[in-house]
Amino acid sequence: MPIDTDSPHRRYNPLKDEWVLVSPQRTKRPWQGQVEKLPPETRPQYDPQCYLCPGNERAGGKKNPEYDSTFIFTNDFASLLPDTALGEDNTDGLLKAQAVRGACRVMCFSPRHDLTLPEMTPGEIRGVIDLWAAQTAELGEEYRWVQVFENKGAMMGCSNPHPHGQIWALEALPNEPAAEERNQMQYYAEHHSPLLIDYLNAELEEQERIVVMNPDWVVVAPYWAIWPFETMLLPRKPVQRLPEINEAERNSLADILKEFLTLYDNLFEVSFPYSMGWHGAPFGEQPEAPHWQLHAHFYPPLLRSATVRKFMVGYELLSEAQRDLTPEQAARRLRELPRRHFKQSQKEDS
Ligand code: H2U
Ligand code: ZN
Repeated sequence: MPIDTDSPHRRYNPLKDEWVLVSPQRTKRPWQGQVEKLPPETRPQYDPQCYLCPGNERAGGKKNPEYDSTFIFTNDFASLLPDTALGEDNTDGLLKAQAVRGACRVMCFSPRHDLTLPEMTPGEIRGVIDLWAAQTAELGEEYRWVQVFENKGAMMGCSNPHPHGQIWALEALPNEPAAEERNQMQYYAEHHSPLLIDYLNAELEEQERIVVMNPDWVVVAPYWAIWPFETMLLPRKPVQRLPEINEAERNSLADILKEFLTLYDNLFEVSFPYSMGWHGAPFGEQPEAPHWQLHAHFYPPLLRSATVRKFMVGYELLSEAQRDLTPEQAARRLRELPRRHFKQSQKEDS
């Protein structure tokens, strides 16, 4: 019997082989959208105190060049090191451990201290995409997993508002991609078609959870999303890894990033905090990975306003993730927002 999706139910995430509890009855009441607005944030284009601005000295004592587009450097406080002595403890015991080698890099998206991705031009965003792709290819030569990510906003633990992201690469396959690898592999063995391509086709048919799309890319609020405004960005054609995307697809990726990150900012008229990152097929002995579809996850913490966040606490930590607002409602709210960045509108109104 079909379920009533207005009643409590659990949705299955085939990518992770996990369930999420959805409680839509809690938002059946009309949206009491008290949207608290924060005072406009003003930052200088250059901040002499910022360790990421061009020409400034970093905490480790090294000096940034006078870069004029993107800039990448080895993290001065890296969590992974390239020359760790290899070794394993207790491989079949309960207190198992393994040494790990890796690399941590920090990448500045722009020399401008005051910008964020949606406020940059598509051409400037394209520069970020090219660097993401080139770094993934380079580190993929040496490491099995290359994690490109961005922590945006103090709420997500970002240490500095200067637009930047990070890349961590390591020999081991970490938990999240390991689960995605296992589940995409198993689905492909059973269906002879990539899990996320089949999923995308289902979403394109239903349209309900699509936030924005263009000829090459789609942003969807996943059926199984955990965070209130969680989204997934993926190419429409099968692509395994970021370096494979061509010129035209890089340009249309820049366009869709600008478009949908603007919607994120416009939701609560605040620079929208999130952690985002790319998941492409792991590197290693098997370069072919037809089961794997490249995608990016965006995990924003905000729930009701610029200051009210969703906490993943008691039940979530101890049982499983839970959400009130459905992904369908989240996608609709994002879709219906103005397309012009709120800061642009504020500037023109004043
Ligand atoms: P987040 O803001 O996303 O946390 O990342 C900033 C990173 O920059 C952080 O990992 C590094 C920190 O170790 N960093 C440097 O490498 N050099 C510095 O001078 C300060 C911060
Ligand atoms: Zn700066």
